[in-house]
Amino acid sequence: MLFEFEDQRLISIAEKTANGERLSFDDGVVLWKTPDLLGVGYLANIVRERLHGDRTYFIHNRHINHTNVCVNSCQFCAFGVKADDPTAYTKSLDTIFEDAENYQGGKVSEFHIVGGLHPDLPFQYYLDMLSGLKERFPAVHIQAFTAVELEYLAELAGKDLMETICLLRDHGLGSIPGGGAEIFATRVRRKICSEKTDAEDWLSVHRKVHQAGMKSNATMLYGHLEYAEERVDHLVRLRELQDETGGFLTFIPLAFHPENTNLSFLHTTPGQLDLRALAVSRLMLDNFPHIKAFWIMITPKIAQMALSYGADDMDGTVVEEKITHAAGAVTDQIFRKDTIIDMIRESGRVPVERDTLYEDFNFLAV
Ligand code: V47
Repeated sequence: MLFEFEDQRLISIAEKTANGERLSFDDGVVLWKTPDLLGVGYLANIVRERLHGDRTYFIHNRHINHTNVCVNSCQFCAFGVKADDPTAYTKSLDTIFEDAENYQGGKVSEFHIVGGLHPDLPFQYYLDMLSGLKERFPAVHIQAFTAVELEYLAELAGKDLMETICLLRDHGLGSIPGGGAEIFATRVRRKICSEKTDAEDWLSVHRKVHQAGMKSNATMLYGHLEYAEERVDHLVRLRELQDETGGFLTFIPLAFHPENTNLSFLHTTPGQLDLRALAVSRLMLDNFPHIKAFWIMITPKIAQMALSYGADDMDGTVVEEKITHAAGAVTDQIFRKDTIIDMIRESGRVPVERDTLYEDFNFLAV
């Protein structure tokens, strides 16, 4: 029996999806606003299964948040503090190397490193962090420093951005995570992160990263002050850059967590919005290979559902996650590999362990 859409506007979107045609800005707005969430999920699942079948990727990784000291004061952030705050911390390089070792003896395939914009750490700290990790764990891929951090590091180093990116790459940086994008719309950025890298600069850092031969991810923070049209604008701008460079691997919608932030009057995102965010992203970002359900932010149960709403990736073991936990996340910070494998199998999908660049796979039978 054919799927029956509750919202007839989804029929023309379904035809485009079936023919592999690109969806328009207006289609995107319909997808965010229609009450027919099941219809949106159904379409996203068709694309997900066309690209990946039942395969669901995860990675054996370890996140490290080296400092929470930050010169910016973003309204949505509960993690960043000033240097004189009693909760301020900055890990020494030795502590970072110990942290890297203390989960599975460092036998992971990726270190994922992001932190605040520290006012006093020298550029050499970042270079030594990369080369020190590479020396100790040569097989581990380092995915580190958001576009916002990269722009700040270039300023700190007094070098041009491309030179900074190449220097970091030559010290062991393998790829760039997707953070710092928030929402591109200037109206919202002025309210929630006025001091931060603007949208054009965020995109231009990623363009340069791709030109330097590295891959990167992209994110969108949703569930705060943004309108549906602004979410579509964000996705379309990412899609345009991907057309140009092909350097993005994965898109991760990030569910806003309001606790302990200056936006604490807002509610946490409903599960329906989390599922819709993944489904709309899958449909609009036709040139992104992967859509990730970050279980830390949306909970393991929603992440399992998400595997039928467009997502094909679950991130990984994680181990340390301070950014959303500072903002009230109730999830664990670590899932052993077996737990992730079980979660994927319980959802009726096939777990596939991957490396950062999706070049090396271990298919785990159901
Ligand atoms: O840049 C900050 C966001 C990001 C909050 O690339 C918040 O694979 C929700 O980017 N509520 C860091 N989100 C995390 C991130 C990420 C996570 C997992 C995988 C990847 C990847 C990237 O978290 C920040 C910011 O956009 N953030 N505060 C908050 N209260």
